[in-house]
Amino acid sequence: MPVKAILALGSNLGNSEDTLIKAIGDICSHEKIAVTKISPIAITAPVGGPAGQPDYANMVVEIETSLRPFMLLEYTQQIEQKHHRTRDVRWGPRTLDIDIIDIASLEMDDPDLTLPHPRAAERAFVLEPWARMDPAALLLGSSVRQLADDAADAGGIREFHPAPVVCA
Ligand code: A4P
Ligand code: MG
Repeated sequence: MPVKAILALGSNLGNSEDTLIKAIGDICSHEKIAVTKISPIAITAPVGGPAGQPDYANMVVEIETSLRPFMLLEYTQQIEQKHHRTRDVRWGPRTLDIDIIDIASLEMDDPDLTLPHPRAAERAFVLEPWARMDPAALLLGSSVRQLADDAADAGGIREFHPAPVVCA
């Protein structure tokens, strides 16, 4: 049985918006993944990491998938690799980051896959695009709309660009 999951994408190196759009195309090209909702693209001030890094483009997608959680992680990491992701500095600039935010409200604590994503509930750069995509969304029973309003980095959302038309 397919389950619903939320993925968050971020990029602040190269042509970030183009990278995000291509990554969504990669996500829906998997035969066991259907992309069911796509958020607008948020331009956001960097949270944490080295000073002076560029603004991010951030967005979220809702998917339905029959992949098991670790197979989904393996696939999202393959997509990161394809887009030349390197891991040097924690929270440093990156061409593409794909975080798994939630899979069917599953709770798990493995360091390789913690669900829901441990920092999602406090990050406007994830919550605000998610709330715009799905105003009724819940994260562990809390309103994503409310969590977005309460997030410390809510003031760092600079602007929104319309949701791209991809995977149609
Ligand atoms: N991992 C564990 N749980 C998960 C999960 N739910 N989804 C493991 C994805 N991966 C998960 O990730 C490190 C390890 O986390 C992986 O081995 C994976 O198995 P990573 O992608 O290599 O490293 P990272 O993304 O640099 O670290 P982290 O801790 O995931 O960073 P965050 O929390 O994602 O923060 N500011 C703005 N404005 N926009 C951003 O997008 N992103 C970050 C990164 C910081 N500041 C930002 C943004
Ligand atoms: Mg990550």
